[in-house]
Amino acid sequence: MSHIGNLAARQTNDLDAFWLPFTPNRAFKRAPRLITAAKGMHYFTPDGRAVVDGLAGLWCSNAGHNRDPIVEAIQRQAAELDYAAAFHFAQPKSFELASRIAALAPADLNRVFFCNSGSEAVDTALKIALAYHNIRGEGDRTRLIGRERGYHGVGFGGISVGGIVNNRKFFGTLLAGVDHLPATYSREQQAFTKGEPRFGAHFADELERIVALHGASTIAAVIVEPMAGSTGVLAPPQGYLQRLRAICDRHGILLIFDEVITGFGRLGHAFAAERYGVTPDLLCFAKGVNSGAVPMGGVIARESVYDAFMHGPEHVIELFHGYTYSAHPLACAAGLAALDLYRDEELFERAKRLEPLYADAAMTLKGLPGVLDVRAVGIAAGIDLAPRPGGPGERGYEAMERAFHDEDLVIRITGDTLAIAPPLIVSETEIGEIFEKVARVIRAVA
Ligand code: PXG
Repeated sequence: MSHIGNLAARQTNDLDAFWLPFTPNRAFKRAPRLITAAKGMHYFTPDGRAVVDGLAGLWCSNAGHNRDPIVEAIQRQAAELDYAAAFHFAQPKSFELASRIAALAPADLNRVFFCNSGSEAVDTALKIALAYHNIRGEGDRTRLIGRERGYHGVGFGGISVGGIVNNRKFFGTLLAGVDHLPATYSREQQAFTKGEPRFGAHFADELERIVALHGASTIAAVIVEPMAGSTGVLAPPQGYLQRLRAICDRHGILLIFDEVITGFGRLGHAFAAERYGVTPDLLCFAKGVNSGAVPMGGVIARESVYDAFMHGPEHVIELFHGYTYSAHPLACAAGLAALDLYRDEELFERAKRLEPLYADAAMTLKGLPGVLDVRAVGIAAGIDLAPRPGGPGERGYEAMERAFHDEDLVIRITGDTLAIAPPLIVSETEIGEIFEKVARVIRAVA
C-alpha cells in the first residue's frame, strides 16, 4: 500500500511534544505503536502492516473505520457549512440527528442535548439532574451517587462519581457530596459468565442503605453504566437495573445510564436500556453515535425532565449550559451517515445474532495459563489475567504490546484485564481469528 509508505516518509521523528493521554509516555516513545490509516476492521501501520482492530477504536468505531458513506458525509458537510453555533442559532442536521436518536431511544427519552465527548455527556447529565431538582423547588437534592469500578470520563463530575482509584486520587477533593454503590462483581459467584450473571441483584439494595444514611431528600441522581466497560466488561446482574430503577422511583431520585460504551449496538440494541427493559431519566451517549468519526456526545432526557425546564419568560435561557461545538455540523453529518449504516446493515441486530458465537469464542480462553475470568456480553469480552507477583499491570501491558507487534491485533488493557470489542461488522471468521490471536498472546505472557 504505497500511500501508507508515503505517509511514513512524511512522519516526523520528533515524538517529544505530544503528551499522550492515558499512556505511559516514556515507554511509548521508546517503542511507538503508530497507526496511519484504517479501513473497515483494520488499521494500517507506517510500514504497511494490517492490524485487526479488536476494540473498535476505543469502543467507538462500531460501523468499522473509514466507511465511505460517513467519509463522504463529512466531506460534503465541510464544503457546505463548516461551523454554525448552536447558541441562539442552529443548523438543520442538529434537529434531524436529535430526532433520529430520539427515535432509537426507548419510551419517552426524546429530548437530546449535544456535546463533544462522553466526559462532557456525563457532566451535562449530572448538571441537568441538579438543575432539574433545583427548578422544581427541591434544591436540597444535591448528592450524586456513582458506583465503585464505574468509569464516567475524566471531568471533575465524572471522576467524582466514578470509581477508579487512579482516576481520582491525584486530583484533590473532587465534587463534594458524592457517594458510591458497590461494584456488582464477584469472581467467586460469577466467574466465566456469558451474559448477565445470576448472582448480584442484591447489590442494588445498597442504594436503600445510602438513602437511609443521607436522606432521600438530599439525593439528586444515581449514575451507572448498564455494563461497566472500562473496568473489564461487567454485565449487570439479572434484575439489578430493575431494582435500581424501583428504588430511585420510590425516593424521587433520577436514574442516569451512562451508555457511552453500550449505546449504538454494542449489546445488540440501540441502547442497553432497551436490552434490559429499564428506562433511565437521562441517558449519556458518545463514541458510536457517529462511529467515532468526529467527536460528539450527548444526553437524552425524558420528555418530563425537559418539560420541567420549559417555564418562565420565553426569552430567558432555560438551561445555562452548552459548548461551542454542541451539535457541530461535521459531527451531525457523520452521525446521520452512521445511523443510516447501522440501519441499512442491521448492525445492532447483527451484534445480537453474533453474541452467542462471540461468547463461545471468548470462553475458549478459559483454562489458559493465568486466566482468572472471562466475561462476555454483546460484542464485548473482558479477560482477567493473574497479576505477576510484585508487578501488577505488567502482564497486561506486555499482552497489549505483543498483540500489536506479534499478532497484528489491537486490544485494550486496564491493569491485567484485557478487553476485546471489535467493530460490529466483524465476521464469524474474524471473531475466531481474534480470539486465536488473544490465546497466543496469553500463552506468550504466561
Ligand atoms: N463514560 C463511559 C461509560 C466511558 O466508557 C466516558 C464516559 C468518557 O468518554 P470520553 O469521550 O470523554 O473519553 C467513557 C470513555 C477503556 C476506555 O479503556 C474507555 C473509554 C475511554 C478510553 C478508554 O476501556 N470510555
